[in-house]
Amino acid sequence: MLKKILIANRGEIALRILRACREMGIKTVAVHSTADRDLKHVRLADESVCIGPPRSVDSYLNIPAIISAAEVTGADAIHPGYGFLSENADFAERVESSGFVFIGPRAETIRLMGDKISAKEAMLKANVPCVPGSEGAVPDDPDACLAMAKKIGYPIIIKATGGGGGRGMRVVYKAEELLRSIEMTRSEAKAAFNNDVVYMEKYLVTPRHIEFQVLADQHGNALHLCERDCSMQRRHQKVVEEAPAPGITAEERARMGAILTAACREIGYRGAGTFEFLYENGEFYFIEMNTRLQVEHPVTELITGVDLVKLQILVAAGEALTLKQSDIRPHGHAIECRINAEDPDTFAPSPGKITRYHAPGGLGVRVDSHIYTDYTVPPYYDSMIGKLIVHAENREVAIARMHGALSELAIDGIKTNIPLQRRIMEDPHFQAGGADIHYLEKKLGLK
Ligand code: MV4
Repeated sequence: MLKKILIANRGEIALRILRACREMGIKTVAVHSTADRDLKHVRLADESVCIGPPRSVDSYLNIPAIISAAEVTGADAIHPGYGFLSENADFAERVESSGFVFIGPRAETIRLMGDKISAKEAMLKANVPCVPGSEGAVPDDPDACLAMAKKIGYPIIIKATGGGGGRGMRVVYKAEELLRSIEMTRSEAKAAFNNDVVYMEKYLVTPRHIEFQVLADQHGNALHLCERDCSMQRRHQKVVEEAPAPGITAEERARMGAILTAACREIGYRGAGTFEFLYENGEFYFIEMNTRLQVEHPVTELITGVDLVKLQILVAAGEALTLKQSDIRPHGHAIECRINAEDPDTFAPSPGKITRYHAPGGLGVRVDSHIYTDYTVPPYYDSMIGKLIVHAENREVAIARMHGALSELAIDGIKTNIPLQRRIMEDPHFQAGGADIHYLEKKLGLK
């Protein structure tokens, strides 16, 4: 078993990983920037190493500094959390070639899924339903592009193969705009990802975002842990996530789960992963795979009773999953509200000192946050300062429980999005379930 894990992240997820390690009797190494000396997990870790100045590129993205920290502390594995280096194939490779266990998939898998065209090719081969499109890069010949778009049917979307998560894409409504849009997406992609390869898909106008959690070991066992609905988003930032997805039947779940676990075995997937789909008119369309633990993993943990971080660590250590698919059944309903240090009206970041903090509690209430009274939220990183997660017997009770917990949650000294989250819980369309990916932006009057 692993004896010491270096946590290559910060904030709430670093604390989440530390808690799993402590429970498993594994020692922890925290690495932090000079701006993060006061992080809660740094205080709780067995050892800590300062890896550089505040800017992420100098610290949390500094591969040599992180590998050195693992070497000097004698860690045997590195957990990347989410964001930062979590989906960096070169990092995963350097971690393993330096003799450490990377708690995540093989570098090769990260690379396969990081390129959106090769990810889709792998999924099509594994019989995962995908959005109809170019099946590879768009053709070089302009007439062939026009013919392809006409065949797919407008609107279409041009996406950069090096993009993902909403970066590097453009919707095209008519043939007259097609060639110019391809060239613009191509040049933006070249500048942003140093990769000008773009592909084409049918643009789905009002889909929901539904994603499936999977977990695979190194012995050919793969499980799915049901789905989450993450449609409540603004500018590609998820705001509320829930599990299970409203209206998805046990039959649909089992059908997709079987396809996805088979796909995991086919590509030799290892660790936790998420298959992202657009869901429209009762059909799932694969768009991307995330090869990391996700922010919203707690809603899956609450409905399945599975500790995802603990199992990530066990499978990384080479252990076989003992859980069977028949052991996994969704119980009740879970909702997560992301709590951000930001102005609830303008969404401008609001870093600064938290002068008072009171966490909610009670049956079915979970708070994943690193904040405390007198903690100063630094301006250098993501504005998410925690997550409030509830679990209840059904969705209606979960919404009421979340509303109550949000009312109890008190954070003074900085602005937060708590008022916005309360408004969402009060929204009749959210309460009905099944809102599409554009709903929140429309409600906020941005579209
Ligand atoms: C799409 C789409 C509609 N049709 N692809 C945005 C993030 C990236 N993961 C893929 N995205 C989209 N791809 C087709 N063919 C709409 C989006 C999209 C979106 C997807 C998921 C969650 C929020 C979104 C917000 C805007 C657009």
